[in-house]
Amino acid sequence: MNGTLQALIFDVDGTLADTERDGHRVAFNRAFAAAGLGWDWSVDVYGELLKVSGGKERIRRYLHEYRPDVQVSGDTDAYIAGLHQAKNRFYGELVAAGDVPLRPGVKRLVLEARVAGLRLAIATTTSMENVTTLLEHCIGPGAPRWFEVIGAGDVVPVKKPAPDIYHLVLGALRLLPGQCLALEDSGNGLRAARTAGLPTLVTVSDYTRHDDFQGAAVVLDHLGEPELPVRVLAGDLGCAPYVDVAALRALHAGQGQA
Ligand code: XBP
Ligand code: MG
Repeated sequence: MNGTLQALIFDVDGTLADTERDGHRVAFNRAFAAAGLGWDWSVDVYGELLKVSGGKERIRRYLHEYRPDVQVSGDTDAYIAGLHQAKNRFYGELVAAGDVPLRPGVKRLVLEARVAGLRLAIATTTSMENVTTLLEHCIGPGAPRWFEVIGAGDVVPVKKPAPDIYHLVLGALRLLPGQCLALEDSGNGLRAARTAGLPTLVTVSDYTRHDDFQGAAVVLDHLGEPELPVRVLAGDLGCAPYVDVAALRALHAGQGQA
């Protein structure tokens, strides 16, 4: 490790909020219906498609693996981009309607971290617009500004599990990986953070609980609240009943001895 904990770098989808099953998936299906396509991504099919990071990449995989019969007329990239744009409009509506809840402990921890002087950042596969919509509606209108760096979407050529988005965020923060802690929910996210050298806390979601979390500092069911203690699935959180700044500092310091 390179000194004390300075910054928390949050993933978004699955980590800050349960965005996938009732958010992105539903929005994809609305976009497909609006385009007159007979496609409907079930909860199970979406779980399979989630192995691919990125919404555009996910549509491409679906066409390739599930609908090889479909011939897109014209430019496939433009066709996918159009569907994805429509998906994000529907996603924004779902977030604004309150259908995409924050995960337990997220708002509390973000507020505590600010008070404690920890720097905050985001490293995500989804777009900047989706991130700001989520933060504004679920935390508060000023929340996007609390995050000093938001690395989002297509700003890097390769998405998670590649480490590129974490490299970009670390560069913008001017911090070394050992001065930060990443918070992720998926095997792809963990691999991205670990490849960038970051100690990583994982909170699993329904879609990711069977992913490979080898290398995580700790794996939890969620961040917890005083009245909702966490369950430790792998690693050690000491005797903290939920994740607060003191628990994160202790976890980070422990990584130095690992
Ligand atoms: C999650 C993803 C994203 C979202 C949808 O990545 O894979 O693709 O499902 O995002 P992360 P877009 O957890 O790293 O944020 O459709 O906007 O790409
Ligand atoms: Mg995620």
